[in-house]
Amino acid sequence: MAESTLKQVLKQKIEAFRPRIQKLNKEFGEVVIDKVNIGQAIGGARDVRCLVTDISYLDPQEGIRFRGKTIPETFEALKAHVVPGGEMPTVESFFYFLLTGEIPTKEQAQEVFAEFKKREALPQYVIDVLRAMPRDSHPMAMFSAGIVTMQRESVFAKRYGEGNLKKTDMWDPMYEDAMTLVARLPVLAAYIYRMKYKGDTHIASDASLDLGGNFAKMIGQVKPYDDVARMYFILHSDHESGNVSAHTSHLVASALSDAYYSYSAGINGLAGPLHGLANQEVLGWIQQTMKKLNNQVPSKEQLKQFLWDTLNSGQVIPGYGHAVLRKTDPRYTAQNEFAKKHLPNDPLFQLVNMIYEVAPGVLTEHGKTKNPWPNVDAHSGVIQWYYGVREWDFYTVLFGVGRALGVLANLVWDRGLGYAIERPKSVTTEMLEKWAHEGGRKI
Ligand code: AMX
Repeated sequence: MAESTLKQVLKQKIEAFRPRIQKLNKEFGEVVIDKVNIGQAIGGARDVRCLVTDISYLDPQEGIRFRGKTIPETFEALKAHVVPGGEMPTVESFFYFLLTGEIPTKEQAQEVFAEFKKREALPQYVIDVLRAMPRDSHPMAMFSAGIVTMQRESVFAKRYGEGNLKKTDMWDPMYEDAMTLVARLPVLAAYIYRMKYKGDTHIASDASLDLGGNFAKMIGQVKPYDDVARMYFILHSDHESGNVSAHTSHLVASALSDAYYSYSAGINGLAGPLHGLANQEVLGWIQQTMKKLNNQVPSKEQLKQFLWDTLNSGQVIPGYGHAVLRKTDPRYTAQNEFAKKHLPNDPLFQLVNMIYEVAPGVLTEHGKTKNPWPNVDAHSGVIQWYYGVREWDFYTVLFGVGRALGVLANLVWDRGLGYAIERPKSVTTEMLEKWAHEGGRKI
């Protein structure tokens, strides 16, 4: 395959960046940047600084920045890539930006579009595997299976197997796999959607449409859903490296497993209710609430009672709280602004806004969570529902198509910068008790 401009730009950037990592590692490897306490060892390594990425950074107060830009700044910077008649930039231009940190020219974005088109066809053997699965399998199980089934095509695995792949060249076949996966995931997701929920009728990919527009078409949606798809994929793309889906993928790839093994593993993590599945749970919770009131929007008092009922039954309020964020998630805000414009009178949207008014107070009074504010998942299902994508259990697949952009961009850079195999150290409970008694581990 002829080298694309994106690949050449990446090569240059990776090679220019690599000495920075080498210098830090060699000359400053002993410099201490964090310490770990017993609560962090038991409590999921919260806030332990031991991952490195330059693709996004999550500030607890401000929320996510992609390549140094907030969400509004990112959309503004990519404004030249908004699809005519729409509001959102193409996923192609955004992916170029995530990978390189540069805003692509029209030609560069067009090249990414062309590369995706060349790679997007879903092999028949993947379709055969999906069709062999029981039709009531969760779509995330199908999505993960579809990804890992394609592993036989991994360029990385093939080149590694040839036995002469230099460490500094490993990013190149990882890039090849990443491009193929990003191109195919919307097609895979759409196939699962139509097979499971739309009577097994399928809509062919359209060679003229960008990734978001094509996905909308393949699932049977019309405008402005194409913009919803673009917005979703971009907003869900990256949330630095410590979240379960990104970290799982990074961990698996650190063993030099290829992108197919790594991202399929990440998808399995995304399928958990404390992570990506929360968007499906949110809608279930909202619908349940409305059902109890014969589909009437509840009063604030009634809503307060429902929130307490949920908490008192030992469940979490889905879509609220976050391991890092301590304010309203700007990904929630971006969706809220879109909804204000496009579905202001939708009763579910109004309920989402009412929950926003009531839930933080209830959660604060409940006194457990460190963050009573909504995360991305508190909003995403409602917009999908409004546009007729009403199969809740599919929502996490949409998250997975988007998350691939960030995860795979990171895997390319992980290989480019030669990050090591991950291997944190375990201790025993007895050791913790001893150190607790002694006031800390003697180093
Ligand atoms: N409702 C009720 N209780 C909550 C809560 C919520 N929304 N969020 C946190 N808590 C509870 C925790 O369960 C924990 O209780 P425990 O001490 O009995 O175990 C306590 O508050 C402290 O938790 P925390 O430090 O504030 O959060 P965390 O870092 O441990 O967990 C998260 C973060 C997201 C798993 C948690 O807030 C949660 O379960 N939220 C609801 C599910 C959700 O929306 N997940 C999606 C997150 C975004 C994403 O990944 N897609």
